[in-house]
Amino acid sequence: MLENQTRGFANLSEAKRYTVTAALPYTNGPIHIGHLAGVYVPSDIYARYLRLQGKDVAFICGSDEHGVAISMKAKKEGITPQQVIDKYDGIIRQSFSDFGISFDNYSRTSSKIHHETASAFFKKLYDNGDFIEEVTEQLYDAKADQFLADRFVTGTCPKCENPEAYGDQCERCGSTLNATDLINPKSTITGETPILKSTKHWFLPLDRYQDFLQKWILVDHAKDWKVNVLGQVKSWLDDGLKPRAVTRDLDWGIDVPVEGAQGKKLYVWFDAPIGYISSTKEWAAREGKNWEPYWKDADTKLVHFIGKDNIVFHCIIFPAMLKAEGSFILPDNVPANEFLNLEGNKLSTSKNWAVWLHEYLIDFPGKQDVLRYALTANAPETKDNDFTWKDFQARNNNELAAVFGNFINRVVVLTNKYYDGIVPTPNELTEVDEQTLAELKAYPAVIASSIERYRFREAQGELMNVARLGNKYLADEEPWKMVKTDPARVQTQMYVALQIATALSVLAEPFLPFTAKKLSSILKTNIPWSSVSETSDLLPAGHQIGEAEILFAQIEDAEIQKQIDKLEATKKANVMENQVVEPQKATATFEDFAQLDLRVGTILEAEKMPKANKLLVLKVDTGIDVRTIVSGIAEHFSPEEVIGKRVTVLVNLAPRALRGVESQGMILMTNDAEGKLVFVNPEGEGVKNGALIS
Ligand code: B3M
Ligand code: ZN
Repeated sequence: MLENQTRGFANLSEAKRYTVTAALPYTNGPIHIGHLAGVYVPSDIYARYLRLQGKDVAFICGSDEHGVAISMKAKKEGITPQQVIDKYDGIIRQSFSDFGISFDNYSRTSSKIHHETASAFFKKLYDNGDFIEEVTEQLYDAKADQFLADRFVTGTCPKCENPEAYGDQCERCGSTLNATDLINPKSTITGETPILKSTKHWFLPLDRYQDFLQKWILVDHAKDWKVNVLGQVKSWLDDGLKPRAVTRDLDWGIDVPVEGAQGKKLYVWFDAPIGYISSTKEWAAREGKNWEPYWKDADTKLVHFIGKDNIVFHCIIFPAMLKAEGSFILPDNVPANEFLNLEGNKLSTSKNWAVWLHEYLIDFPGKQDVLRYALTANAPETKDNDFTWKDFQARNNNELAAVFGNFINRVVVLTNKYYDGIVPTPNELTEVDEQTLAELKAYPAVIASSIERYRFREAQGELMNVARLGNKYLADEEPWKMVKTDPARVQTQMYVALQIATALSVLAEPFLPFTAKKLSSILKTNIPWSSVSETSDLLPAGHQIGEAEILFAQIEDAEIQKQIDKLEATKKANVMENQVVEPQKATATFEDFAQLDLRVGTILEAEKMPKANKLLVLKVDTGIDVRTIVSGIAEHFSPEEVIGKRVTVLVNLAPRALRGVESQGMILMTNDAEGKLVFVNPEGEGVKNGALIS
């Protein structure tokens, strides 16, 4: 048995192969830009970069198809969990592929190979005596005959009295809860009050790995892991690790493969990371390779790309599992990102507050690279960040089109115009030429260094600097002005510019793979990454290039407005949905109602009540008279706004003095979806003041 590898790789050349994993998305919804920015775009840049270095890479992912989230979704949609996972696995798989995420394998945790692999893993730990068995009392729905996972229980939060807290969390006050803490718990399946019933579970005693994890992460990796990751790990370790249940009473998931565990399943966070291993196995079998070196050899570099909510599972729980198992390597790095927000609000699948990848691909056909670019430029690498449609548009129009696209277009158009598309023979190089070519040669190392430190945003910035170098060169040299007077010089200028364009065709590949491909086909070239730093003759004289093609078209305001409108509509729909409708009041007789004298009126004058924030003093024409009404609407309306408004007035309300002003009636109001007051406004022509409402 191999001792788990615990040291880091100082640089790329030390590792013999790479296992790069991207968090397995839950198949309870499609992929949105938050997932992309946090996990899939950076991991794809990394994997593509490694392949360009000629490295042996397994880029691994798959659908995470177990867990309560799936069962909940199935209940909500009235379909089976299997139907849920088939639907979303299909959407996710297709959208990743259309978006150019270059997984070597995309598997599913519902696959046979995964069930076998996860079972065997559990069994081995069980046989080793690595688990603790414990009987605890859990909430049980007798009517549904099942134990209730946290999310299947709601009740009153013991901390803030929110009546709709979940079994694991109160969304109002943010407290983490145990389902058994809830006051008046209710099963969300049947609405019944659950009972306590004892049940046996298996716990991974994380406390046994505390010292090991402490040293491995906080000492050995103190320098090469991201600060946000180290911070979270430290706070978990400082709290002291406790045993954690790795089995659940559920009906959806992988059976616990030991005796006395009938009806129990593996906890989804036990099986899901093992999904990386099963997906690697599936890939290796298909490719005729051996999977084991990718997970067991010390000269393999294992890197997990995840979002920040997955840090504890990848840095503490999964490593403890791997350590217990004993034959696997541990991750060399876990470059977790923070969260991306959308137009200032947290992304949310349930609230539909998202830009969905499969919809983006329909709305912006052929513009995969624009989204990749915008997400990398705003990547939440060190802190939460915000995606806005305006920024997306600006990134395209002012950067991709104005810098990258413009440079390429000029080079290709001029080469075709001056030389029928044949790379000209350079004459003597000036100092500027030499310098420009020397600078170009340095870029592969600069970009590589950023990528290897997981700074993708910085790396992409450097790529754009290559395009800027080209743009500046052309702007300074102005070959179009010199072509008549000094054609020999222009040959050299165009040759230099073509070398920069060629370098871009390979350096852009990790970031903008569709563009890189298009550019390579325009230039009719396909050079390796390494040649950019090795030679300045990337596209030799005499080589024939193709016609110009637009790499990045302008994105117009109207297209952006459409997306913004879509989000506005979502916002409205959410507010409507969340509106609580008050229960009906006690019955009123017709006589009760007939006593109320409601009239149509018009507000004639309005002014603020001195020293009162909420009150406006109104003069209202009720058709009967003009009278004073004091109304608590000053926080919602300015006096000017209400003058002339038609309103409904309760005219026979007993008069009442408010701040010394007698109010002789009441104006009827309601609330709109956002809680703003709205006048109950008698519309219709010919309705006169004083008309009776009955
Ligand atoms: N499915 C959680 C998530 O999407 C989870 C990741 C599993 S990685 C092994 O946040
Ligand atoms: Zn609460």
